[in-house]
Amino acid sequence: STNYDVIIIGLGAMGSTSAYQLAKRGQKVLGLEQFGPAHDKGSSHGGSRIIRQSYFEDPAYVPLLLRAYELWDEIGRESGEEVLTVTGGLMMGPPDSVTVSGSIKSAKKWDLEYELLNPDDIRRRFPLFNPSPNTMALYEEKAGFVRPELSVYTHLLQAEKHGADLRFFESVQSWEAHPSGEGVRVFTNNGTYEAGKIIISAGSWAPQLLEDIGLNLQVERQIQMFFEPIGGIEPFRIGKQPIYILEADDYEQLYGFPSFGIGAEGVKVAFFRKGKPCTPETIDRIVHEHEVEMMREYLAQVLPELNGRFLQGKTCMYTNTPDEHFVISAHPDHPQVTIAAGFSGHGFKFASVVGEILADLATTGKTKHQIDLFSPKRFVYK
Ligand code: PYC
Repeated sequence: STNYDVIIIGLGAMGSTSAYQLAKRGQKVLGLEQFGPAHDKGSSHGGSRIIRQSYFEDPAYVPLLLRAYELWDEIGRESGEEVLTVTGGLMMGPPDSVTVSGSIKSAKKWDLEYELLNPDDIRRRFPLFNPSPNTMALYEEKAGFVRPELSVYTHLLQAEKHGADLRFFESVQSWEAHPSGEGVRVFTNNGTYEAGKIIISAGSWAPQLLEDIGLNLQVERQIQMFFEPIGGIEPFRIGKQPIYILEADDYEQLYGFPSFGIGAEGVKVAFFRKGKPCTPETIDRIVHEHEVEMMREYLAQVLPELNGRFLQGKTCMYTNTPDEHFVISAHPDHPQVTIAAGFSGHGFKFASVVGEILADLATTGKTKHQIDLFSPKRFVYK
């Protein structure tokens, strides 16, 4: 067994960015991933993830988002890849909806730029939408999307360039922290490794690796759907169509993207949190006819031009905490173990800054970022 400074378990959204950050800081890094690089079995595939600043979930996320944007730019410059695409974004719903009122609250608190649009404004500016008379929107120019596979792949490539040792198709069976608070052993299907620290960033596989600390993580099946627009792709192109989240009167949220601009894979739309509980082993990977029909009912009302041929569906997973806020922290019992878990369906946009935070925590035990909201101590454990 070789000695590493930090072993990272799981090289997805958060593991790839921490590998990059740590390797760049000169740390001796081992990254372990049970599948291939930027795979499609977890939570970070399907071409796009929304990024936005007027964060309806909680204003506490905004400073992290501002830093995330800087770091997305940095990896973009360093790699030459367009990982982040700014398209503008509409947060729509009834005026008192969480999507609209929460977004306004964050924008005001952090003095972010935004516009409020009534249904006529929405129709005039973004003619594909058919908002109900009770709908309003916060429009944010800086919103857009991040490309998850490209991000994971690019961070891994750059991490390797900075000297990280990355191993794929090697699955971690267990880990063991030395009771002294220093040193960790990791057992895989291929051997045993030792390091001063570990980061556990295992996505939907985290419940198996963190079962002793009572995070109460629930994995949820999600579906991403791709439709062919009825009147052609042109009005759905970036520059014409923004990203959007639309909260209906029944509190369900629909979200979607402009055309990503490559291939003929259709335009993506999905429900935010409507999934069934599952595990990575039991998830139903088939997208069923009744699920497509349910989406069609919404599209017919709010975005009728997208209600064309169904081209493809992809399933992925959320890993939810009880309050849908993340867990980013030292392990409550082992200071040499850093955990990043429970991103609850809204984590990917933060991957760039989470990598920085995890690298801070693993190397120094602290970070300048405000992460109190993400402490596992808010849950009762053991
Ligand atoms: O975090 O913006 C988001 C999001 C939309 C749908 C799922 N997550």
